[in-house]
Amino acid sequence: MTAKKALITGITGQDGSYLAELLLEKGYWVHGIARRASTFNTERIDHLYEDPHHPQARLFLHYGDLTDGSRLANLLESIRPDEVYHLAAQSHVRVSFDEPEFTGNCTGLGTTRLLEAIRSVGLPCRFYQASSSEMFGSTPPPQCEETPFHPRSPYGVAKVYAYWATRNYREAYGIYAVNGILFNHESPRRGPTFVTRKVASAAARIKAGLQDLVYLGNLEARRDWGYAAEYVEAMWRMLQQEEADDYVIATGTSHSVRDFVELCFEHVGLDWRDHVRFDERYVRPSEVDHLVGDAAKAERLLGWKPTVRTPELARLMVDAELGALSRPSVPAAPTPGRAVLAPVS
Ligand code: NAP
Ligand code: F7E
Repeated sequence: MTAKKALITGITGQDGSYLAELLLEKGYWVHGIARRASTFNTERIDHLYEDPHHPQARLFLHYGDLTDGSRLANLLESIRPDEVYHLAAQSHVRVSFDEPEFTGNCTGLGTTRLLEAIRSVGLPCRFYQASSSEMFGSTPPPQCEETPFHPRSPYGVAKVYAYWATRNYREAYGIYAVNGILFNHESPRRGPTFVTRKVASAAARIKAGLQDLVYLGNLEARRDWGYAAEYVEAMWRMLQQEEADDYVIATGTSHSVRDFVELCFEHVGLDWRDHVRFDERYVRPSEVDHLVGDAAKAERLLGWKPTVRTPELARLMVDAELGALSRPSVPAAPTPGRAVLAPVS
């Protein structure tokens, strides 16, 4: 049997890197779209990369941007993937208040551009949309597939648009298109400005004597935080079903930001009250107060169940930060292992 081909948008992000690992383990050929940047942005996937000239190479990177529809169509035409995992987005909620128009263009319209490219090329591929619990916004928990949306940020609004675009292409054109409605999922590869990574990093650095204080916003918000490495398995399972459908992925538990802070500082033997200060700039114009997912449908139909809960997640993230601090730093210059983007043909 020929190996399947997957295309991942957002392959350089947290989820993209775990998903690429998973698909390579499963024997897929993996193609990823990455943005051109003046510095390397492939740090999370460098360990997976092999020179594309190597006969064993199964991971290929291509330049592309969600705001460039013709490029997306050309890439789909030449790669002809069996499965498309659409993970790329401007994914930071606080930033979306500063850049609402860009967020709408990238996170919302970007999904339509990709779906329209699939339709116009006539590819019989399966499509995964990275939908988000932010779409539920202020609707009280627990939230499941039937819960009404009430987004509270330009990011949430853009994700609701993309969610409906995905359903519409499924209903209108019969495309196998699914929404994975994922609640917060974190890891040592989380972007450094999301609260879990920011706090885990601060706890480790304060313990090591490298800083004394960390500035945070709203400590009362509650989130359902799971482990990203487990969540990408659910994405893959969604594309292996007979029928396309939408699924919530979550742990079913919730903790406040304050709880997460306490867990991280406790793990390094410090009292968080001595080191955490308030800074208004991290407060959002409208907040999502309480998210707790009900992933019963995913357990029943996909056989997916999380094993890592928030307290263990906090400890593993702090341990990863401590480990990184104790290792000599890697030189910034390109190394042979660093991904060098290669043309597809
Ligand atoms: P992430 O770490 O922020 O990664 C986002 C990816 O999108 C990066 O590879 C980024 O490239 C790429 N990207 C951003 N703008 C782009 C553009 N204009 N064109 C092409 N690529 C672009 O996000 P993540 O945590 O892995 O999340 C993956 C997806 O799931 C996102 O769509 C996010 O909104 C959604 N989601 C995340 C969570 C969560 O808790 N993590 C929960 C629900 C849904 P650079 O590396 O160059 O920045
Ligand atoms: O904020 C509060 C903040 O930025 C969590 C994205 O992956 O998950 C993520 O969105 C909470 C919020 O994640 C700081 O107000 C306090 O209540 O880590 P976050 P998020 O907004 O939940 C969803 C599911 C996605 O889809 C998104 O793509 O923490 N908070 N103080 C803070 N947040 C940040 N970032 N920084 C602070 O200093």
